[in-house]
Amino acid sequence: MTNPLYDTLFGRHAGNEAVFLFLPDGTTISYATFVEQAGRLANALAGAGLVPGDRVAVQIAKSHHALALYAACVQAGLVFLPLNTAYTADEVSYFVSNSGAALFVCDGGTRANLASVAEDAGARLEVLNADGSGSLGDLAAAQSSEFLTAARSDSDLAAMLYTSGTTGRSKGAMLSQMNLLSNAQVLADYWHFTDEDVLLHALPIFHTHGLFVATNIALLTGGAMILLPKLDTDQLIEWLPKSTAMMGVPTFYTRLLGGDRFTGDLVRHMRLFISGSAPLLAETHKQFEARTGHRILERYGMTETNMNTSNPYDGDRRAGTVGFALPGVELKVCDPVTGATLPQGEIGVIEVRGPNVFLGYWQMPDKTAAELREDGFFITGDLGTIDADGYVTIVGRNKDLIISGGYNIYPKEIELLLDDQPGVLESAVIGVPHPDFGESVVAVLVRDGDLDQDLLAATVKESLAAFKRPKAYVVLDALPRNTMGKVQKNVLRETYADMFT
Ligand code: MCA
Ligand code: AMP
Repeated sequence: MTNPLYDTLFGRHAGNEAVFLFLPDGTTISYATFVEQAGRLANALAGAGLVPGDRVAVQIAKSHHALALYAACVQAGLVFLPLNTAYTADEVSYFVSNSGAALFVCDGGTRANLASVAEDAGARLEVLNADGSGSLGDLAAAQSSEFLTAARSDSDLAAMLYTSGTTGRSKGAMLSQMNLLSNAQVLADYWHFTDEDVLLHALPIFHTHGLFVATNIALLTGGAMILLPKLDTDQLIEWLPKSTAMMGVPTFYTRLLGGDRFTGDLVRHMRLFISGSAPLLAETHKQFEARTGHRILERYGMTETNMNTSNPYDGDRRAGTVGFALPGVELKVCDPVTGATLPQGEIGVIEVRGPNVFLGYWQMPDKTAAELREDGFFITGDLGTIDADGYVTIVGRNKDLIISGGYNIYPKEIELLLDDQPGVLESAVIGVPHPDFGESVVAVLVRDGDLDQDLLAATVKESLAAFKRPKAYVVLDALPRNTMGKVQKNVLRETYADMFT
């Protein structure tokens, strides 16, 4: 094979008239049309001077054109770098410049705001809108759908996804062709996906879950996807009868359960419901089973590793656990200090090794060395335990991370911004339970003279994506500290635990 990822996921569908995508307006896109779209875009990208290995940063709305751009990048040997559409220009600026992207693709609506971002980073700027219009769409329309696929090997970089860091600086996780392909193959098999499946897709496509887990599985098996722009429970209710499987973060399931229209009858025909990206409460699992008769299959993954574990398809899907290590993935629970493997049943840091584990962080050898051991085990920072039957349970995190509605938020990034604002002496950002998002962000501030909260909120809005912004502020005289002077976030988390519930 000249390009394993392209050939396996996309190329073999050339001329395949089966439906790949059902769109909300009732129209469909066949595999054949999709592959042709990708070929045109690949020609446009190559025509713009991009060569294999170049990074293409992309911040555009979810659409079949956005998926075709992903396919085009793989076909042309370019490194696809999708960005959360909620990121502000400040945030995007770092990703585009840090990655050294040769091209930055944005929506027409954000072009004016982002032009200087591309210019400062020395990247070419093109527009691709959700309806296919825009400068890149125009370039592609004039091209042939035939493109000579760029030769790539298993270890070549296929995508880069930025994950936030505990120090506040985001790191570009480098994912190879084989990282993505091997995981899609294992998951499709483990979860019994076939070309008969119709996957209900309401996740964003700039993260591992919606892009690599969901989309790559459908492409690999030749099944169809119902591509909804975002989570809207009314739309889910409308499309569930036409689906066989759905993937979502826990908020998908709690929102569905929150309405009376979501009944057992509506989903009796469904084959599979999968949850991941954040802990699914055992309570939600039980309520879901009581309402529908379906047991949600929970799995566990990371941007750096794709999927690591899964509850079984046929066996017992245990609420509160993330199941077994996937075939080909080695998983151990280790002492956080010494790294020694702990006896079965003890709690420690989860480490994983396998073809799913990424190549390292883009241009950050020190950070790579700190988290990826020489023997190939990746230190996840998640705390877990393995029971006598081999089920893995995640009990907490050895990293200061908040997961809100499936999005990761690193407190340090917000604290650095808050500490810099007039009237703020210091801050501590914590995650507390939230009925809709699982966890939500609360900022605890210590005032330094006059604090203008409106001004503070305006600055935060300008700098941070909306999902990261504190949903509540608390002002204290001092932060609680231990005898070593370290801020006791656990005390704050306990004090404000009931804030949203
Ligand atoms: C939106 N808002 C949020 C979140 N999403 N606030 C906190 N946490 C969130 N997750 C804010 C918006 O900024 C807005 O604020 C207000 O809520 C309403 O926005 P809206 O767009 O209407 O929200 P929504 O459509 O209801 O979105 C909630 C959501 C969405 C469906 C939970 O966040 C979502 O699709 N999450 C999935 C994330 C995901 O795919 N994660 C996978 C990462 P304002 O009103 O102030 O403007 S990959 C991963 O984790 C690993 C690999 C794995 O294992 O999968
Ligand atoms: P990300 O950096 O966005 O890839 O998020 C990865 C993190 O999400 C993991 O390190 C876990 O902390 C968390 N995560 C993913 N799936 C699950 C799950 N099923 N249960 C608990 N946490 C999860």
